[in-house]
Amino acid sequence: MKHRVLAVVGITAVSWALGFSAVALVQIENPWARASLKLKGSAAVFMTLTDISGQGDMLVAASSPVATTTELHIHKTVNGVMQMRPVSALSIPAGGSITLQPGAEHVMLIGLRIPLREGEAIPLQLVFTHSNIVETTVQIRGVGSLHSHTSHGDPDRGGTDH
Ligand SMILES: [Cu+2]
Repeated sequence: MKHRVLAVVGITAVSWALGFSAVALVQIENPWARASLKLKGSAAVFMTLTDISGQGDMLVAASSPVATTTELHIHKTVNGVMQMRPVSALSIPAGGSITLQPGAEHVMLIGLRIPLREGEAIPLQLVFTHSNIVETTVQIRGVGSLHSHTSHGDPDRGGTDH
């Protein structure tokens, strides 16, 4: 009995030392942010989170070395004006997914320490209730990026590339 407890503690310690959970229960797809050349500015990070454990999960915190503060935000329309609000968690339904996207939920990087340049990538750590800590890499896209894949008729990108 005692041996078993020690073994479990050992595995947990290794997981924490590596900085991520041994078993990912949430799939993170397509994390991206818009380029931001301003220092001390902020940037929103978008991605799709899918619960593969079948029990649901909650994103409860995030952090990145490129920002002094990282918050979880939602957008709400108040008297016809879109406003961002910090929330304590973003929940992922059991077996389902949520898409963090412009105008909806997102991870907010506040107080950027470096400019976010198109084509580069930044590390992001996500903390989930069940999956614990998951490391991911956020791709930086052009300033004009609005959606993860629609770009019809965008004059800056030469029109109809897809
Ligand atoms: Cu925000």
